[in-house]
Amino acid sequence: SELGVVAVDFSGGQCKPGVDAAPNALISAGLLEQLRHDLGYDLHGDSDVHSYNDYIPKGVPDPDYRGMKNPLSVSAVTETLSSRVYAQAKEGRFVLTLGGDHSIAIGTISGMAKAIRERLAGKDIAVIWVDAHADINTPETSDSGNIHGMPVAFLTGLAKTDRKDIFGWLHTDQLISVNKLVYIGLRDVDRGEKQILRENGIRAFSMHDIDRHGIGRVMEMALAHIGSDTPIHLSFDVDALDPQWAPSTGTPVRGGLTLREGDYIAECVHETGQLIAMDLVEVNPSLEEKGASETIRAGCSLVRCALGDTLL
Ligand code: DIR
Ligand code: MN
Ligand code: MN
Ligand code: MN
Repeated sequence: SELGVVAVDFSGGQCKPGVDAAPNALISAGLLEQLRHDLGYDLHGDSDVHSYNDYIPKGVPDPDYRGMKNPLSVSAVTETLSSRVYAQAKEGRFVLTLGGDHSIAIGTISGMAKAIRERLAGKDIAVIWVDAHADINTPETSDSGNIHGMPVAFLTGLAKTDRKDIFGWLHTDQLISVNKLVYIGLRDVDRGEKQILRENGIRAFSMHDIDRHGIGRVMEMALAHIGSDTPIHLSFDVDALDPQWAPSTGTPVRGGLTLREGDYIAECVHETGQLIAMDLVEVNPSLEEKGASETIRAGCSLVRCALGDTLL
């Protein structure tokens, strides 16, 4: 079947350089070749990395705005990304996006939401957000100002903007519903974020829930919440995995998923037949040098599982 690959070498949603090198590292490790050769996908889109940094406005300052760092750059890159993802999805392709930091989900999810609404008579998509973090800070609740901690707030409309050039390009047909959002793997959620999750009744499975029920039961509950007739976008932050399996990431948090639990999540979502897109983000090959190849290998494994690789 048809796969649109989008490789986003962007790191401006957080402060550590190097996460922009992940798409090339994943591709050099053979990921796309595995998808083509072992899983039989017909690949479209970026076979090597198309530089998203070209879309950063040149020669204009990009001062903090409402505490957000690099707001013009992140907005411009995600706006372009949104239309590229939309174009792939409109062709009926599964869209695989290799990041980059997690701010890029503002582009990928908005593009998918719009394309699916157009293709399927107004249908909403669901999002499964696998992460140690909830990434649902508004500019006002964020302590860091890093936009990779805010994408879900913009995508759900919980964070509002009055600046066209700072996410004001996001229209309602590109947004998602808080009722169709499910988190898995959370263990480092800011105080303001906990309040947002609670007030909006957002379904979230923390590591505590995984310890209690096991990943098998958690996936049953997560997929039951979404329902069997809703297309699913899987946004996978590699820091959901325990640093033992994915040390090379900007904000590692101990006590995470095993690689098998991560792969299992991806396998289960694939098995539904509802998966329409996946993001793999926050692999940073320049951190923890000796852990980089392991982290890249883990990332490749997650993507293969989501795209239908099986153990037997
Ligand atoms: C923190 C960390 N909640 C923030 N977020 C991270 O900066 O808003 N997300 N690391 O992946
Ligand atoms: Mn084709
Ligand atoms: Mn994240
Ligand atoms: Mn994270």
